[in-house]
Amino acid sequence: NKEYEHILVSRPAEGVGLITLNRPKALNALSSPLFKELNEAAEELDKDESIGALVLTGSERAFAAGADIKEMKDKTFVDVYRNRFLEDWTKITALRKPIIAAVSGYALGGGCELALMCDIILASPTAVFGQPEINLGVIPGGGGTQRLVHAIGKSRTMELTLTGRNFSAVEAESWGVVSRVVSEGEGKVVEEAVKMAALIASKSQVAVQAGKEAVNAAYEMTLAEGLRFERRLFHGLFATQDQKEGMSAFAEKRKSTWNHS
Ligand code: CO8
Repeated sequence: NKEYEHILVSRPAEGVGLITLNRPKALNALSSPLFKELNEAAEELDKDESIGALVLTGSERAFAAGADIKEMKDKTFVDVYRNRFLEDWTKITALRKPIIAAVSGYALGGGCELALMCDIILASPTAVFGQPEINLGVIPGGGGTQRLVHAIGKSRTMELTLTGRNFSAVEAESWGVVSRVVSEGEGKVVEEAVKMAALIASKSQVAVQAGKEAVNAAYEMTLAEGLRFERRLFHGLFATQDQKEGMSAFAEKRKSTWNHS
């Protein structure tokens, strides 16, 4: 694997690519150089046919404590507008393959938004989420106001955005922001995310990609359009060898072997 300055990339299990944010001194504050590396690594893993799913994590103390405030502090409107600041900070939402966020410690501001850009979030009991931008005289800029509304509704999103208060792993789980809280212990949440990613990677990758596309369509389309889109993807999968294999294996009471085509 390539050496990066702000992230680590590894392959902890068959079919799994793990990206670890690695700016411990700044609690993984998100900067443009960090995103440049994150985008490059994610794109490379997305293209790699031996990889079926990705995991994104930080440290025990912080998934990411937000965008780098020191980097943003002196920027002017013209700087951020002309340079389209944040535009390439959301590229991971365009990945074909599923990406799971494994969150321990602070996931604040852009850190919370980065987790929300992932397809699944697993949290350690130590996870602390929040959109504290209001305390800096701004608002979330990486999709927080929009993605949180989908996840937890208007009233809670409004409270979090306007008060800047943090919310716990327990709240995140009960509101459905995270799919579950994993039991405590160093590295446990990453281990669990890697296991989940390996399980996803063991399925037909064509079907996984279609499943991800169909679920994401629910964010963009009306119900009628989304249902039609899902049905067409379902129909389309009957053109794959994996559909023939999966259904034949069931009928023949044997385990299926996917060839991802
Ligand atoms: N930016 C830059 N540096 C940071 C950040 C940050 N967001 N967070 C922490 N650091 C640095 C601190 O400055 C400190 O550095 P130094 O040792 O050089 O002083 C080091 O990390 C350790 O932090 P603390 O000493 O503050 O650690 P504490 O345990 O006392 O506190 C907190 C931890 C509560 C997390 C605290 O650091 C904090 O409040 N951080 C800022 C949280 C915040 O406001 N985040 C929102 C930032 S704005 C934003 O994210 C806009 C989103 C834009 C879209 C992004 C799309 C992906």
